[in-house]
Amino acid sequence: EEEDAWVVMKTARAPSNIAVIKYWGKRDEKLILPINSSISVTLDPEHLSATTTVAASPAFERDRLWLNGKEVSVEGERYRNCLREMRARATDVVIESSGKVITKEVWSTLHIHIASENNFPTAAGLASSAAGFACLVYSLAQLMNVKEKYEGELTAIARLGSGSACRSLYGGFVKWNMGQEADGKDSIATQLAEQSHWEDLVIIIAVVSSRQKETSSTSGMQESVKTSPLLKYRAEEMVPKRIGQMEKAIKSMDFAEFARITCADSNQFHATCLDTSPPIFYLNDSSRRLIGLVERWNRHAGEPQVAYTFDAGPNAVMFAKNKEVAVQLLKRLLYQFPPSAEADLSRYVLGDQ
Ligand code: 2P0
Repeated sequence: EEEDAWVVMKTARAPSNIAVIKYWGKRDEKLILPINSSISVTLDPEHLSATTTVAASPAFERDRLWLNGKEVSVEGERYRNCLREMRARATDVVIESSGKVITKEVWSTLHIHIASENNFPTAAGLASSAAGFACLVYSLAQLMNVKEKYEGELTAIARLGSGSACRSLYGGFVKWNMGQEADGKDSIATQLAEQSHWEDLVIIIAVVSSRQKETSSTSGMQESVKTSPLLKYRAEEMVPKRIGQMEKAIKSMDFAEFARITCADSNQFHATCLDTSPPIFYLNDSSRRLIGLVERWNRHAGEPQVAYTFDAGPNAVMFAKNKEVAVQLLKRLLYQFPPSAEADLSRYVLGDQ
């Protein structure tokens, strides 16, 4: 009984990320290898993040998982793959209170309990799986004392959970290199720049709808790969060029270029969704009105002030050139999408009343 009395536990938090060059389409479904590289900005963990606690004890009889307080199956391939890869890399951990050592051999016999919570709506197209799997891998690395053998090794494991999750292990501006190897070893994320590199940039998220999206990213991109000729052109001809241009724009903090590429890439991603058969619609009328508002503003200003991007859902992520522009943007949003008298302004959802 004494033997079974211990439990080790770690808690970690990981933010969501928003792609400015989108990932859409896999060349390997099992290993989650993409057909193009992508670039993202990691968000502030205060607003959009997952918090995960992982625990291990000889008293646990099986692996178990709770998402937002509700138990769900951990038997899915994506969870199993992450857990297997992390167990295989576990090293000695000393339990402080007893001095007992959990060796690699012991780790291979231990079951894990996982509890994860999001501080934002799940599956509304705000990259909840990205934060979730990044957080799972990071918290397991802390629990099991996993050290990377090469830089980005943990990002490759998070990728097995959800492609975009590999980008959430770093803050700031992050690139997911598509890689070339068949085993996915080189399909890893690297940091391009710290968040503090571009301090003027302000990110504003307009929640247009907190409803669940109709087409999941995973199945949506499968359909696009199968049926969209535009997607092939995008992945092979457009994205490689844009990746280089975007890296340069971030490095030199060239907002006009950053905004141009960000908006163009979001629009091309949604064009490939429309080019899919049957077509996939992620944007709604509010999303399109927001695009119009920003486009008109940028044209009148003579150079881009705000950039917009939309993932697999109608919610907008906008980048303002600086704080003054951000204040202007909020004013314009409130004018164009006035809250109703009953609206709860602390969680005001544009056009979803
Ligand atoms: C992105 N999205 O780059 C793109 C833009 C959505 C639109 O990554 O199947 O949830 O788990 O690898 O990572 C969403 O795809 O899909 C996504 P899986 P994931 O952020």
